[in-house]
Amino acid sequence: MTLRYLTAGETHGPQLTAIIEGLPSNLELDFEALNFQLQRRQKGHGRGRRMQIETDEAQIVGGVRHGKTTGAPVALVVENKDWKHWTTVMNVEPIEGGDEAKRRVHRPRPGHADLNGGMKYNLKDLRNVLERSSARETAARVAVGAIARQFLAKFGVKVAGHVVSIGDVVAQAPNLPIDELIEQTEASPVRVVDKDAEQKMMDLIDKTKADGDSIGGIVECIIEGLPVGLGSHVQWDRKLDGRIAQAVVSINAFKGVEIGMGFEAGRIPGSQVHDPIMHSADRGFYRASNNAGGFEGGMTTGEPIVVRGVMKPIPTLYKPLASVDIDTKEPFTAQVERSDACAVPAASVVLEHVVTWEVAKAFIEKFGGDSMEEIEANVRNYLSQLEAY
Ligand code: EPS
Repeated sequence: MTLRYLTAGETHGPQLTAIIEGLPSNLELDFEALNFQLQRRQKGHGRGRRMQIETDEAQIVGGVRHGKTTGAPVALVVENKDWKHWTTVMNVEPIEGGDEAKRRVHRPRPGHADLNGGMKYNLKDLRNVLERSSARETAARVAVGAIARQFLAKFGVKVAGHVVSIGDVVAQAPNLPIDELIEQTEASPVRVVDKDAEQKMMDLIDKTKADGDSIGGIVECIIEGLPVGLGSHVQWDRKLDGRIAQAVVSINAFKGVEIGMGFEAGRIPGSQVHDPIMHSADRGFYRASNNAGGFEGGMTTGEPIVVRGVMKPIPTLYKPLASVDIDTKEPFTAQVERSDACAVPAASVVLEHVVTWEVAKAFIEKFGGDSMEEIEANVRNYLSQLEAY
């Protein structure tokens, strides 16, 4: 059984839509917890005006009955409240009027998908590209990941996310038990534990906004409670760390990924990189450190998964960069679109859900089964095999 999903929908269309296929039956869903994750994505210091319009909520329209999955595809929608302002511009039927009525975009923004997408799809209205490439789509990905998170939670798996840095302000590594990390980052407008860095980050975001600019950062996701052996060393596309890396760089504006010690592992000798193997009666096999970020040979080691991603500054700038009009081929300075000065705290929530999805997918591949009961039995069997090893 393969778990998969697709999303559809434009940032100013009526809704975002997602279809998830491959979830087992009898997974009890907590709808409040699902919407809580969507609300987390909307928050953070530096978010723009769009988030004041939206109150994201997932409405499940297929595959769930009386609170439990049935094994059928789960379909969900997240309404765009902003749609009411765009009913003509985004109408699926032909509309009267010219460029103004259509709000045609012919001035591509550097750093966005506008120009490449327009050229590739032969679209002279770049709105057709920007509507879909907007990070609004990450609301659908969080909704999907929130279901994966609930699935994994049934097996004791916990997920946390936090901001490592914004611009040149780096927060001190939190080094907290996962429950405390979750609690403390939740209380921070920039999702950090380090209060000194929190203030500096907020000041930097305010200054960036006042300058008409945008700023990026680095975010980290930690997943605890997974057994040894999700993913595999035997084939390139079974390596779970590789699949996570692909998923992370697919998040809007993400340009790089690190697992565990990441790029630092290329700067210091092996004796300081690799995690010594230990054994004790109560823990079984474990590692003395976790520089590998929970992966060796493309498989989970049983230590927490630690994944970082870097988000570039949002390319929609109030202080526009040079570009070229696709009609006149003349230079201009890009038109201003509403944007966020910094969406890094929100990106940490997106990262959590994107990584969680990949882990849930690997979990279902390993433990198979069409119902929760069947998967639970397979997990129990595997855990006793590990214990006897
Ligand atoms: C976003 C919705 C968007 C932006 C942002 C993320 O709203 P709108 O398209 O109406 O401006 O606020 O996306 C970008 C800035 C971008 O460049 O993609 C959201 O829901 O997160």
